[in-house]
Amino acid sequence: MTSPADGTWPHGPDLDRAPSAPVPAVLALGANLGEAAATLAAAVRELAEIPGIELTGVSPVAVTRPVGGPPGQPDYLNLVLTLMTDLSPRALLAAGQQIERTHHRTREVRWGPRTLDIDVITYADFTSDDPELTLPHPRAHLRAFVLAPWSWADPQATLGGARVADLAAQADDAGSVRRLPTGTEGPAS
Ligand code: A4P
Ligand code: MG
Repeated sequence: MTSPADGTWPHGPDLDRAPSAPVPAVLALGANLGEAAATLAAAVRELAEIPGIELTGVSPVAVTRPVGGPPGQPDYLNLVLTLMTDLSPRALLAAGQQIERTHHRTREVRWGPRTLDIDVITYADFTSDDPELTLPHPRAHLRAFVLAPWSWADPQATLGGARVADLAAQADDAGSVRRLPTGTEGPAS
């Protein structure tokens, strides 16, 4: 694992260590069961209310065809949040998992349909190969359903030295991501 050389982690990187000052992070949200648009809107509100999280960007919603998983699942709605946080990496993951539970997420089938999935895509320039929290997210650089909304929220974003917008265009699922016009997400309650 590495961390910025700016003293943010004076004792070295650690999934449990909170930074001394807020650092940027990126979360990806996905839902394809139930009232997906309302679930995403509620999850964004709930994340914004967590002490230690300050949202800096909310992407438009993408309608995306499922990648992997069992055949016949419904399309997903995906969005990406940029934020500043002084939570530790593990606390940020736990915050997302707590909100998944609120929305009755159960884990049955890998890549199966779900009411809500919240992934940590990046946390500062932290790298981790811990299976509980791998950073950057190990599949994010291949997935237009993450990369496209991320590039809409932050056109200058980079991942692993590449422009996120370029990675989105090159991803296998690039053709199955479309932007939902703002205001058509449905009820936000
Ligand atoms: N975990 C490790 N690193 C991370 C991280 N950076 N962020 C661990 C979040 N979790 C991380 O995740 C399984 C385990 O990954 C957790 O215990 C956590 O500690 P999960 O959310 O329980 O299960 P999952 O999401 O079904 O599995 P996985 O492998 O994380 O799936 P992905 O990669 O998230 O893919 N197609 C479209 N169009 N849109 C989607 O949103 N999502 C998936 C899920 C597949 N296809 C999709 C979409
Ligand atoms: Mg996940």
